[in-house]
Amino acid sequence: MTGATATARAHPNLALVKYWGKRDEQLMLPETGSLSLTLDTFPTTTTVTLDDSLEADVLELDGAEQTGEALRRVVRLLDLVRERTGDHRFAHVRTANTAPTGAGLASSASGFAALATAASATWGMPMDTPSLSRLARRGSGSAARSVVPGVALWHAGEDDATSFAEPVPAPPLAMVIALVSKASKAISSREAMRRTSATSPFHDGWVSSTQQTLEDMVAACRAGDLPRIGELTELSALRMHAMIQGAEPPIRYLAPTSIAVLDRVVALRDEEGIGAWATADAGPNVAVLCAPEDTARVEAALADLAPTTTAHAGPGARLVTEDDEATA
Ligand code: 2P0
Repeated sequence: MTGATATARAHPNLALVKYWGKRDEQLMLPETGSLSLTLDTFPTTTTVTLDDSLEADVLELDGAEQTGEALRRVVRLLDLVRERTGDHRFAHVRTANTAPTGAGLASSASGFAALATAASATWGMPMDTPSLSRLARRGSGSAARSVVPGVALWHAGEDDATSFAEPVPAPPLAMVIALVSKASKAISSREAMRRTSATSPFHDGWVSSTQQTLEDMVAACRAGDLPRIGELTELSALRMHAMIQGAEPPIRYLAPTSIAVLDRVVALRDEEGIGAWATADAGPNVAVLCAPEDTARVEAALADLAPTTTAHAGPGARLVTEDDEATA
């Protein structure tokens, strides 16, 4: 017999002030706060259905049943919901991603934001946005931010209650993403964060400087100061990559084409006066932050280097009803 069911949808986010490093792996508390833009592209849609006949949770990703670490991470999050509700039934989780396969945009952030939102509704545990952000964080740190629409500030916090994301007012923003490589990561973010914290001599400088970067970024967002938001975005990304490259053995995510895109963005600013600033995550793709009215010029400037896809500020995680689906 099947029981309650709920479907939720969430979008990936791109950090303008990066999260890199945990101070508590159990509670998923980050070493620093971070700030991101939730995108309007590549949503993840997840349906959670309680099923009395199951003796363990079942996870289907794009129609294929999952085992191993992917399943364990989902089970750990559902265990939190079971503990809180006292309802220990297992669930069937079906999740669908829309990001192009292997493009490096399929995100654990959208996945765990959608899962937290669907699971809390399925178990009849309605939650406000900060509570959903805390629950999503336990699945993947950056998922705490995908619960929130637009620009999200994730407070590092000191414990479970104080580590969550909330919206910050910001000017209209766009991201032109250069799809530099489809190769999957040589090392996961989670493992790379551990190695970086343990061995990079630049780690302490990252933690102490990011506090200031974040304060400056929040002020720039509130002031609607796009050039300052852009400068801080590029600063945070390059400092993060410098710290990661200083790990032992070193980890380098940026490829030659990534560097070419970074150079092109500098040229766009210096030679053509276009407000464009680059950022990159744990992979070779480079995202270029700009005003929405400048996206066509940025796309044209990158066209000979890599295929691009463009995103704007998107919605937070939300439940999807059958009516929504019918009109989608
Ligand atoms: C971020 N990244 O702020 C940073 C920048 C990648 C580079 O958050 O271990 O998947 O699940 O908390 O959130 C990617 O790491 O890692 C990430 P876990 P997550 O977006």
